[in-house]
Amino acid sequence: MKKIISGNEAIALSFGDSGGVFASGYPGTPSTEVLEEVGRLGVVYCEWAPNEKVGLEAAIGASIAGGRALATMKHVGVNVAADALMSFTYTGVNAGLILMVSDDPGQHSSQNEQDSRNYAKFAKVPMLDPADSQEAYDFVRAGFELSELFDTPVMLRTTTRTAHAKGCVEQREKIEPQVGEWIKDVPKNVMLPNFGKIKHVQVEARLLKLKEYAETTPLNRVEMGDTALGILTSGVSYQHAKEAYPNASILKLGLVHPLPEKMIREFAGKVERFMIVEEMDAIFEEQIRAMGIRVDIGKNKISYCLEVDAGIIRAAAGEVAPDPGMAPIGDLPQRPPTFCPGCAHRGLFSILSKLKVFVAGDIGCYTLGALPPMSAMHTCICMGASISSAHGMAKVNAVAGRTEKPVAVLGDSTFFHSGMTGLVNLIYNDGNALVIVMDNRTTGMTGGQENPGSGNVLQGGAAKQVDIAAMARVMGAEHVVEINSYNLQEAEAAIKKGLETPGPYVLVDKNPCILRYRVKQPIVTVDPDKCTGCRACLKAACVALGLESAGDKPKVTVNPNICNGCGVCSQLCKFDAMSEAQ
Ligand SMILES: Cc1ncc(C[n+]2csc(CCOP(=O)(O)OP(=O)(O)O)c2C)c(N)n1
Repeated sequence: MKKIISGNEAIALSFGDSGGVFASGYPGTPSTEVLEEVGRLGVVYCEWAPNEKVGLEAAIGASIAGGRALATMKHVGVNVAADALMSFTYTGVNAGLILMVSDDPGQHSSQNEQDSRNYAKFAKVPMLDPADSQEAYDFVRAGFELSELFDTPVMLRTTTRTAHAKGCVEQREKIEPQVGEWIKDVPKNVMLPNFGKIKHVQVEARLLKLKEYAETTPLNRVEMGDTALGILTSGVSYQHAKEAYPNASILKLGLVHPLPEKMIREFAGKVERFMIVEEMDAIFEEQIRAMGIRVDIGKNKISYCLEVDAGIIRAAAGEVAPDPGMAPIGDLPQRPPTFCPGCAHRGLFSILSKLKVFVAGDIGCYTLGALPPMSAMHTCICMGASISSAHGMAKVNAVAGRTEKPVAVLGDSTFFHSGMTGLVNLIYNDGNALVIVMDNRTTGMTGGQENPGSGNVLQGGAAKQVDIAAMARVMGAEHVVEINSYNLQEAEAAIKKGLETPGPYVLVDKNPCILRYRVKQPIVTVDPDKCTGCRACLKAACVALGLESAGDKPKVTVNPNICNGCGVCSQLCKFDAMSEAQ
């Protein structure tokens, strides 16, 4: 049967069709839909983990117990899971295991642009890089076979385009899940130094065998055409290369680690100009140059940053002048992204902005608090960094004699992901920070996934709800207060108390995500006779608010189709001009 589906959907479908037994992961664009789709298809057990390391470790356990397993994450998630990966590459698998990672060249929705192919090289594991949905489907099956044949975890890498673009997929014959034996094998699975040393030798031998395999596998193929230009490429870059030069000779890699040296040497020898088209790092190019193979066009012409397209490839090959990009359209007003109408984060950040405190931030919808007009988040490094970095700031402030107490802001999903260890550190090391956990009962930024505090599991059904305030108390926090940041006055008083009280102070705002839970409150209306046009309410940065010319001063309007009635704007109004309609 043929279907038109995205790369992410194809991976999920193939997991079910390829004898998959267990899947886990942590959301992150552009990978999130893989696990969501496994859940929707309902043929294989799957779950959200609190972070990527836990997800991979659970998948490792599933593999050891004899079930084909999948762990999914975005590129930065591999940093979190790397500790498990770097030793699991030594132990190898029992049943096949695929670590599916999605890269985000162009940083459409990520904090950096790292290239996961580095991890395949680092961990000495094979990596597959599909170019379309059909390959995404086929490479899952091939990945399990490779994993079991070579006793290794396999990385399957997509990028935003292969993850999200739709293409035609032909389903293969279904392989029923077969759970193998659960064997106690200490030398294989216990990485004590003596066993690890033996395993390292085996990993190097495995890599040599994989190199031989790379030379003959149909995952890599040569499409010989015009020999004036030969392009080595993989993944979505293959599609761009075909578009730019449909008649050129192409060496398309499906297995991007390890590289087929003989195949590449032979191909490069047959073409007049040898070009490498790869997004982000010079992973292929550095290795190929180290093989002593001449590279005519590569990173000397194609940037390490952003995505590649057909125009960039043509310009790199010298056929056309580089695209100057879009001409500036003129002085248009900036429209930065902002919180959804009704989002509880809005109230909190309008208070933090007013108090002008230093906010160590984290990653989630609340990161938008860094943008104008709030401008009330001052750092955002990686998930879980808020509390720990606020702690470091406070220690240095103490040395400098500065009295300002830093504030750490993070969400519920981020708290469970890696924020809670920061809180333990803050309490253990006699820290001094105000911690505000914005518990909206969902992993909002990635589309509203379940997490240990949301009360549900991925495949539906109720789950134990882990209570953040109770956890903070158990960890030893002496001041833990639940707040409601829709009430600006009350929340501000709680924040001020937290700032004045020395030591760790934890505030938990429990207001459900407006987008996910669709909480609708009476909308706000404006009395034009009372509105002075002072614009104080616009500090709420709500897209429901507008200005309408009326006389000499424009007055504020509220779009009733967008307003969610949170009341933050009306609390900012000093003239009692806004009220919630009943
Ligand atoms: C290591 C890592 N994994 C995943 C992501 C993707 N990601 C960004 S924000 C976020 C979730 C934030 O949820 P939460 O902390 O509950 O805040 P909310 O968006 O709901 O306000 C995720 C999963 C990431 N940036 N880094």
